[in-house]
Amino acid sequence: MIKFPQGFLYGSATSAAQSEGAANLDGKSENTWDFWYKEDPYKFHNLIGPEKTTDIYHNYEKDVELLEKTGHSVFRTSIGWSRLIPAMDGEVNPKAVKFYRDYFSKIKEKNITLYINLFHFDMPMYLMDIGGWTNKKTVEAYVSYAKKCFELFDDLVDGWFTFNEPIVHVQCQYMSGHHYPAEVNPQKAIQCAFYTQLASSSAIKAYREMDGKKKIGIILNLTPSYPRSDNVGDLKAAEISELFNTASFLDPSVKGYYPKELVDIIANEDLLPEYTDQDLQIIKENTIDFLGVNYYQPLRVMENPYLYKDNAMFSPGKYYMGYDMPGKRMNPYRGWEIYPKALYDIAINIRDNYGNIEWLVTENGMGVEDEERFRKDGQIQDDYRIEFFKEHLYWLSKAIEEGANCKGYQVWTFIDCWSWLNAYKNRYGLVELDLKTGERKIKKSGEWFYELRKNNGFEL
Ligand code: BGP
Repeated sequence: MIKFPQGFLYGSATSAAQSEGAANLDGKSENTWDFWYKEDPYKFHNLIGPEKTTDIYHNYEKDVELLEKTGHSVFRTSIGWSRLIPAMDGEVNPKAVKFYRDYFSKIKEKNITLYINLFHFDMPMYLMDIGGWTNKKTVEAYVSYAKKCFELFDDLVDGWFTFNEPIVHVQCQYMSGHHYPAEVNPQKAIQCAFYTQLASSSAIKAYREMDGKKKIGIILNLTPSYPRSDNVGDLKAAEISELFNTASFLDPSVKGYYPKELVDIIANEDLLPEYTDQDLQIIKENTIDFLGVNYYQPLRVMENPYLYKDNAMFSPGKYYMGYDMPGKRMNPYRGWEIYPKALYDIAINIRDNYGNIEWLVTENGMGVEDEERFRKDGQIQDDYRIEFFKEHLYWLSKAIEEGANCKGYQVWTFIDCWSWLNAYKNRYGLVELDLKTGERKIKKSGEWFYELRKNNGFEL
């Protein structure tokens, strides 16, 4: 039997844009996803856009019952910025306030710990039009928005997160083309990363100035970089990959400053962002209380053996390359490696190098295509998902036994939800969503999760 400490939290996470639906209703304005879908629907799997998604907006009363039935003691979602504040004038949308207050109150009535995240990849279009995170005005707008959220909802919230996986919107907007505006522009990527960090630290500052009493933190996707071999080039590649992919947000968020090695690389590339001493002071003085960790897959890296042309565009790929390790275990639907031990390595890294700060797993899960083929007696028998959870929980429990300060485990996700570009291709939920009827049905993993929480552990 694998057991967890008393009070350990069990639950799931979702985000506003992926679960609420009602994208064009009740005063909400467009975010980048609504806009992009309108402009280029072919980017989206089966041409399904964000306007409807799981439709929690119209179903939250019943959905909260399902949180209980699947054993949740903690839940995380986000606030849709363009729903709460639909225009540049900063006016609050009263219908959004009513929705969020009702939804959150229902969750609290069930005695479920509620964590609210302020930004999950869904930039209001009116701010994207002025350059999004590459423009400092967006940082100011974000701080006003964050303050409004603290004023309006703090009494219902048990903990705040400023951002979800900020490195993802940096890479996807300005390096890889997966998020709007899908530009390839390293200078903008670095400015976007810096202003995102400044926004996070500034929101924390604002919360403390308002005398906020709840915990406030950031959610990072920590993807340990494993070197191909022990050769010096591969080890160096893994070190630099860690700087870009982990330390870039973890260090300023937890320690209050950027690693010197990372700053040196960026300076050498002549790509330092615009910043002021006051910005750095804000980052220094406003570190997080607790950390959310999303974990799906590790990174495997090797040295880049090729020479870069003198005038080649900057890419972290200059310093390390992805390594396609033979025999790695894959989730073929998402194309991500499955490596549960990384969760243990993450926990030990936080314990030993980040002051053993309080943290919890805020996302971990397995997206599977065509789950219909696993239906038996009317229910999706997703044993693969249960195995996936068990293996990750095993390594997590081992780390906790060795002193890791992890307080909970949230899976991705509650009810099957819409995914950025992949739409409903891969299903992640504890609860099945029938796309045609909107009906919800608890999967086998949802029942297993209920038992997990009840027993505060599971039989290996
Ligand atoms: C995380 C995001 C989530 C979610 C999840 C699954 O990176 O925080 O929003 O989408 O990944 O990924 P995907 O939906 O791309 O399969």
